[in-house]
Amino acid sequence: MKASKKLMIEAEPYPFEFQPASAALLIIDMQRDFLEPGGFGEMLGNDVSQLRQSIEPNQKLLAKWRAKGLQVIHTREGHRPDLADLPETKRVRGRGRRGIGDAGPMGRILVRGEPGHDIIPELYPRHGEPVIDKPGKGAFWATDLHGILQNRGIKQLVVTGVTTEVCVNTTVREANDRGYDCLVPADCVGSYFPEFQEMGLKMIKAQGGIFGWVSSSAKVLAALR
Ligand code: C5J
Repeated sequence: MKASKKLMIEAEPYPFEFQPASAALLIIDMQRDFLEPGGFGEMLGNDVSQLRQSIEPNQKLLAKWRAKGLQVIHTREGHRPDLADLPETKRVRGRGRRGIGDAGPMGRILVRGEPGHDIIPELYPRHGEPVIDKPGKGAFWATDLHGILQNRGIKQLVVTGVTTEVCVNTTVREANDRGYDCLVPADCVGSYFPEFQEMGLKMIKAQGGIFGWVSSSAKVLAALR
C-alpha cells in the first residue's frame, strides 16, 4: 500500500479520511478473563456473549490489516504480581467477594502473566506487534503507547475491543486529547450492557465527532480492498 494513499471510509458523523500508512489498529483488552465463559467477567454475573459477538469482526479486520502490512497494537488491562501499581481505590471498588489480585477462575484476577490476563487465542498478537500492559482503563495512562505511536509516525487509530463504555471510550478520549484521529468500528467493540454499547458509541460521534468517528468493520474492509 502506497505511503501517501488516502482512502475514504463511510462513517458517522461524516466520512473519515483514512491514511493507512499513518494508521494503527489498536485492539483493546481482548483478554480471556473478560471474554471467555468461566472467566472473571462471567464470575461477576456478566453475559460474555455480548462481548464475544465482536470476536469474528475483529478477526476479519485483523487478518486484512496484517495482509496489508499495516500496524497493529494490542493492550491488556492488568497489574504487577506484587500489585504495587494497583491503587487502593481500584482494589476495593465494587465490594466483591473476590477482586483484583485474588485467585479467580483463570488464575489471579487481572494480574500479568496469569492465564485469564492473556489475550484470547482468536486474536493472539503476532511477533512484532506491540502489546501494551496498562494498569488503568485508558491505554495512554502509565504506558509507553504515546511514545510508540510517535516513533512510528502514527496519527490515526482504528480502535476496537472491550468494553465500549469503559476502556475503549477512555482510550479514545485520551487519544483525542493527544491529537490522534480515532475511528471505532461499532461491530468490533463490545459491552456487557446493550444500552452502554449504544450510548458509548453515540458519545464518540456526537457534536460533530467530539471524540472521533463511528463506522463498521465492513466499511473499513471496503476501503482496504
Ligand atoms: C475494560 C473494564 N477493558 N470494563 N475493563 O473495559 O473494567
